[in-house]
Amino acid sequence: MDNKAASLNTDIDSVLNNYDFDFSKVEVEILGNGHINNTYKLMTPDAEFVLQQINHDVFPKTVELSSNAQKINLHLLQQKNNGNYPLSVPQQLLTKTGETCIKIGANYWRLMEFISNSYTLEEVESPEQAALVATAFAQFSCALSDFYANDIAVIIEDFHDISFRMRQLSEAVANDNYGRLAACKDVVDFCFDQQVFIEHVINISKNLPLHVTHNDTKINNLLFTTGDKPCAVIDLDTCMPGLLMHDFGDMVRTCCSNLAEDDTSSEKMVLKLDIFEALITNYQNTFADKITALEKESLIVGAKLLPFIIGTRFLTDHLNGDNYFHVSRKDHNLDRAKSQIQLYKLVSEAEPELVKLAK
Ligand code: ADP
Ligand code: GN1
Ligand code: MG
Repeated sequence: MDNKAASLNTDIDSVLNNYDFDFSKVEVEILGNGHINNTYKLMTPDAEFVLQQINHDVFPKTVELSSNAQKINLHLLQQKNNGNYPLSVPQQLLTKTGETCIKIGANYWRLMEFISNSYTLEEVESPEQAALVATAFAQFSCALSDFYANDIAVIIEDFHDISFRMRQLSEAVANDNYGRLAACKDVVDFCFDQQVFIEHVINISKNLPLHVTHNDTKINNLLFTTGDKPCAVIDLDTCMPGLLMHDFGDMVRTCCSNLAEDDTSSEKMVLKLDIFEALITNYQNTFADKITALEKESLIVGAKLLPFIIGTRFLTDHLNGDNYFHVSRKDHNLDRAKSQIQLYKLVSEAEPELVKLAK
């Protein structure tokens, strides 16, 4: 065992000592491939758990984050008990002193119920599957529609605010601390050339109602279970007051391309229109009269915005030396940025067709 693994095991032991459960026989394995937190599966003879080390740099409001998740889970559970929410609600476990998370050294950790026999997808395979995805995320938002938004803390200020993200990109370009600008100047220029679209986003956003949204509805934040049915929405870290178009847009971003988020062969990217149709039809139908006409119109804006905004965030992180998103190869964030910008171009070109499919 190397030093890093040994110190991880010591930390995990210290974390588990704070919970009222027999962890004397526990096996640990790495879980999932999120870009921010470190997630582990814990297996004991009696039960399985998810243990998560929350990225404190990305989430400085760590205690508020787990407290938000607790409030949201309780609300969803109530909705479920009243027959208004069909999915499972994996709970966070409380420590012996009743806390939702625990600090060990400089790091924050939390423990959650593991949903057995569950799996996540990295790619949507059929319109039928896309219909299930859109319905599940819409059920999640509908169940939270009567949740008082001011009851939860804003975890990352201006998370999907395009003006803020463009300012961050401008700063990264001005600093060019890692001398990476010259090699990606064309991508940067393309982003700054999208001013007309950016203005449109700013204007429509002013007139849209706030909901408690998930804000990270990428496909691998939905658990599926036996029978290939969605069983739980997970990764509630960014649940905050937001706009429905953001959640819809992130579904489109992660379901409608034939390529992975970091694929380097952007010229081979195609937009899966049948998947888009299934997403928008089922998303709107599940909301029924809980979505306004302007919100419906905004969904296609969201479908363009999310690839664009996530693309600019990857580009900013590339220029800043990769200190936000986990990377596993050279220029990983630049590859992600190029692929997301390509997706933004494809969605924009297909807009007239998408509008017809949304009817
Ligand atoms: P990240 O913020 O790093 O994306 P997630 O909360 O999405 O972390 O968890 C990472 C992965 O762990 C998920 O994609 C999923 O595979 C698995 N996972 C998370 N929570 C659960 C759970 N309650 N039950 C089963 N698997 C889970
Ligand atoms: C991050 O943690 P993960 O992988 O679910 C990011 C999202 C991005 C996504 C891109 C807190 O999500 O905003 O859309 O990567 N989360 C945060 O894949 O920044
Ligand atoms: Mg995740």
